[in-house]
Amino acid sequence: MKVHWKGETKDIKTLWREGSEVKMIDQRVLPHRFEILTLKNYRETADSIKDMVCRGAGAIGCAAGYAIAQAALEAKNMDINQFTDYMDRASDYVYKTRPTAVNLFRAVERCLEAGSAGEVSERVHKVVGEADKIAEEDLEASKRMGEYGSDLIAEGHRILTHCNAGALAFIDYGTALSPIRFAQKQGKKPFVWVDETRPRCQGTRLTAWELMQEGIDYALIVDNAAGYFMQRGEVNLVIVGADRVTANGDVANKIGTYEKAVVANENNIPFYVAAPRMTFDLKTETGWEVEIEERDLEEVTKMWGKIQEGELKNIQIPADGTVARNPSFDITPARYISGFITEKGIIKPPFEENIRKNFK
Ligand code: RUB
Repeated sequence: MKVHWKGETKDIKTLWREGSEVKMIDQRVLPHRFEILTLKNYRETADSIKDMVCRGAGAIGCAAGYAIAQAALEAKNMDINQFTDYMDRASDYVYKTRPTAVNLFRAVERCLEAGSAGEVSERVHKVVGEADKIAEEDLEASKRMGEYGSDLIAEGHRILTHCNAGALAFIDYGTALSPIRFAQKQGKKPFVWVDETRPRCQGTRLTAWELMQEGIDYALIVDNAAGYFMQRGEVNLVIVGADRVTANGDVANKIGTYEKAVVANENNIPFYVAAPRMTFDLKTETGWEVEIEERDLEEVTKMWGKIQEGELKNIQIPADGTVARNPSFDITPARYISGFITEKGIIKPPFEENIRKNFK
């Protein structure tokens, strides 16, 4: 992704591996600061997922894979029993970081499976290779989703998106924003309605910033305004990402996605979900079986931002002691979804049948 920072333009990925270290953009301080963190061991990388240094299904999947690769490198001089024990402890630690996005679990399973046979040195080599492969595949899948998804976008289309399913939620390009990036390159001049996405404001802080970097037209709106613009015919298409798609086509995504889907359907606006194979969980039948993360209540009662003097502050909005709830994701039933934009093309209903056909 393009990043303009302090007079320089960089082409940068969300996260990458350099030997035994993982480097990543610190998404907690965007858009007011641009900082790259270095994570020296598997615990630091796993903590970065938990603390939202990186977030978004694709990005946390890749970070989880790299954390397991770091664990393998840390254990490279152990005997086979110690190695297995170390890897078990590391995978438990990574599994407990965030519960909803399936990419995290699949990445850990793939790396463990890759390193399940042979001498320790061979296992280490295979685990690291698998983690790199997950990141490469994710990048390639994002490009493919961009190519296929851009066919849905006509010249001057106004697209609504929720949360951040852009380059920052992946390694690069993103899922929902990738078709928009491609449409922009094709000269279609897309326009994006960016939902702020309370409580953590991934739309405000990340999606608006990404679009600004790419020179794509957009307007930031409060979450409650999406229906207003849909009803007035000012939204041609909705594209969101996903944290998990179950076998029947239900989608777990950022809280508020369900409401956007219902209102889009009410107004006959196509509602698409962009997600790669890694986000499809065919072992889970319906969305109701997906664990929904509940996050810190302070995310609801406080708002983070830049105060006039330029300092970054977290300020409390409601009265002391106000009771809150903070589910981070919701389930959009498959019946509201027009199609899935994937690296294999667009998957249309009946989803139960067509998802399995495309992703065995
Ligand atoms: C991120 C979120 C994103 C999906 C899709 O939530 O809900 O819409 O992860 O992203 P959080 P992707 O910020 O809490 O992680 O592009 O990876 O499919």
